[in-house]
Amino acid sequence: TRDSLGEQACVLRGYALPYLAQLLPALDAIQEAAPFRNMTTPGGYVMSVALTNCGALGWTTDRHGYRYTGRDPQSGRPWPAMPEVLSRLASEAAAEAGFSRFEPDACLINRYLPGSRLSLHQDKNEKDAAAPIVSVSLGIPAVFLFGGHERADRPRRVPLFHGDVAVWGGVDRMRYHGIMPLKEERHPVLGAQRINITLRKAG
Ligand code: MD3
Ligand code: FE
Repeated sequence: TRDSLGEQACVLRGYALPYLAQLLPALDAIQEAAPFRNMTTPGGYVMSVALTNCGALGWTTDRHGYRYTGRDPQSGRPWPAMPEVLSRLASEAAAEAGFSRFEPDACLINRYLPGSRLSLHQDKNEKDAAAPIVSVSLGIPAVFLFGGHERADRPRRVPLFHGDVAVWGGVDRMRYHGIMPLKEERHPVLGAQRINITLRKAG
């Protein structure tokens, strides 16, 4: 089933479930090669969300700013390759939501533990604002905050569950959004964590 959030934003409930037999082992291999780490924001805060990346470009932050890089700053090596199952999931979900021929070059993987949160922000580090963003939620549920085009616009609360895929672009691409602090909970497959995978065209 599909929940519409905006004109060009929706959640495809359970869409990732048929891909998980291939996706979960691929995620294990990525975090083995490029472990999750808590990065520092330009403002000097250590993020409560830990992250890693795969694909040609990875999102990073440090005291100097937010940017996409071809290498993992912690190891100096290129980010692990994007597994085929992820690029296929992203382009199939995007097409289902009305965005044809989506070919992501960047994949940010966020790990939330109970208490982790992501405050309201806009995604504006990608060069191609015409491309959609696809996100896959795994593990314990989260409350997604879907805001407007001003930080002060009161956000709508949308629950996101294991296997849900969100797709947004076009007029909804620059909306403010965030994640409420995660509750203390355990998921039968992933344990006490939520993994969110966002696929983008960043370069
Ligand atoms: C709808 N991640 O990494 S993904 C991010 O769950 C980020 O980890 C969140 O925001 C997470 O930048 C949310 C779902 C999402 C993201 C951005 C949106 C939905 C969106 C922007 C506009 C509309
Ligand atoms: Fe974001």
